[in-house]
Amino acid sequence: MLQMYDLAGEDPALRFSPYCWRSRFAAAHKGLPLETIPWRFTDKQAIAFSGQGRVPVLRDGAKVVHDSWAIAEYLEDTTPMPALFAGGATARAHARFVNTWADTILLPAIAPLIIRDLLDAVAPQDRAYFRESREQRFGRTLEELQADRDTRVAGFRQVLLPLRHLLRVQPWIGGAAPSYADHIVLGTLMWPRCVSHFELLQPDDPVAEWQARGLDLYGGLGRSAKRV
Ligand SMILES: N[C@@H](CCC(=O)N[C@@H](CS)C(=O)NCC(=O)O)C(=O)O
Repeated sequence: MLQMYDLAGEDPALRFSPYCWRSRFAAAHKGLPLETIPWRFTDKQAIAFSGQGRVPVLRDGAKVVHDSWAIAEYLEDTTPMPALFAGGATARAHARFVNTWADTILLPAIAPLIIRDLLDAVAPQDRAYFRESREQRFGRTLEELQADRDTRVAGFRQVLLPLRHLLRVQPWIGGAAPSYADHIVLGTLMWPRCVSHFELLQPDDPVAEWQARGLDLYGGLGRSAKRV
């Protein structure tokens, strides 16, 4: 069976990595059973066999794949149906754009709205590392980063405008059916959902309606996920 190292909180059932969620949705899309192994930020030793220090790390027998994009490509190439990139190379290239958009625009827009909540969700042994590394990355304390989020959330919603317009004319980013592009964005949104109760979306937002459909996919994989 496929195994995946998956970021967890103190409670091993709390899984909140936006990248690991992309891979979990991708495996579920293909109907592939996936054993997820809870992993903590400071447990670098446990994934040293992958030659780097981030999750997700997928293990398929002797084969080791890290990086959520590489995992999606690996799953597509080894189990072609049902396709994550239906349509082939062009669909894969378009999904790759969604991946870079999620990493460079969406994730950084979400982080300052939930990052202090996230600190409470990470395992106690990870908290000092998490605070130090993220405060260094952003150049401010986690408390400063998350301050005034009630007024800043409008700016975040503006970031979703292209997605909102798209979802007014089609049910999925993939068109008539969900594709890996949907998993990328749904997976990214699992991160705030699992660690925070801050309302990122207004209920009548087409993005919220699409997310609700996405949470119900694969037997409610996203909806049943543990939250803080
Ligand atoms: N490009 C990678 C990014 C993976 C990544 O950054 N994972 C985070 C967890 S959400 C991590 O393992 N961080 C380790 C650390 O910050 O030390 C992917 O798409 O998988």
